[in-house]
Amino acid sequence: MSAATTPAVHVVDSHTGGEPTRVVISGGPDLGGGPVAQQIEVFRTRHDRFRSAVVNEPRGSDVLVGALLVPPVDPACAAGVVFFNNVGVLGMCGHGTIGLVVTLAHLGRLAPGEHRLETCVGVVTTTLHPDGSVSVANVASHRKTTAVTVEVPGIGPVTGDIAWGGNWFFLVSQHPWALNLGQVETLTDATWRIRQAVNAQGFPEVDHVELFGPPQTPHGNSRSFVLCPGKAYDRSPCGTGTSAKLACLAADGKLTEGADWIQESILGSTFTGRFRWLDRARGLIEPTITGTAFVTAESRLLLNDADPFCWGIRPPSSSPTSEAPILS
Ligand code: PYC
Repeated sequence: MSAATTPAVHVVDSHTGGEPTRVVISGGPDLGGGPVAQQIEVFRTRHDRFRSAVVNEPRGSDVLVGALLVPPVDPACAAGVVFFNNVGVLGMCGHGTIGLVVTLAHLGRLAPGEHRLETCVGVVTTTLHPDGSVSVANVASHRKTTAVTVEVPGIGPVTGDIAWGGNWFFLVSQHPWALNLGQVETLTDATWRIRQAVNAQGFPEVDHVELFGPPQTPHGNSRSFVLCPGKAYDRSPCGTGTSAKLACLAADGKLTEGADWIQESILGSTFTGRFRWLDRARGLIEPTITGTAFVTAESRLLLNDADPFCWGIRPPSSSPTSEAPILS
């Protein structure tokens, strides 16, 4: 077999509450600098096969989220980051940010304390605590619309809120399903149908769906099931999803500023969320999510063009026509 045709890609893998993150430390494409929002466009339009090579099978899986380190334009930031998954790029990623901070600490690049990171939807402020846990003060979050009812084929009417927490969510509290790991297939099918109905009935921006139910751990406030854009479910409580939930709780007056909200994932792993008001009249909050991550592997990905699955196994429609070589 011929040798890998591009330099190896150095990655560090971690999981945050069960949800994996793969940070690309070196060997990724040069996106040309500038604001991360601009760099992510270059990544999306010219380097989609790199995205797929890193997170899709046979090197990755549908659930894996990638994080490419890029130079920040904001000098106050320690790094810029482009998040991506099995189907495209992500605005922000809470579990991924926690994984990234733990990864950089593992590499000796970050010490405990505050570190700002530039994402494509804004700057987030992270705090690496002495015990290894990480808090993320996320981008401004808000509820856009409350009590939207959509007609879902095979299910019937479903009512939820639409909220922004760094990604767009449809949040459903009234539903017939038990939120247990054994129900994952049913939950995935239901939330996928709900997402399609929400998109078709006037909200094309929504790409995550959250179901909420009673907590199942002694200290939890709520359990959730979160469906991600590429149809994988989040093993963590979803940092951006918890931010969207906090925005709804704040808007409804169900959680006071500064109080803890313990959000359980479908696995039972937890994030602790709280918020401060940025603009009460407009319903704008700054959510902070705290969780832990563990490094699971450090490796070099080898990309060999002779390998028919070098760039990942991906649907035909996801192949942009003008992809740049990695060292462009
Ligand atoms: O933690 O924000 C998050 C997230 C988004 C998609 C998967 N995890």
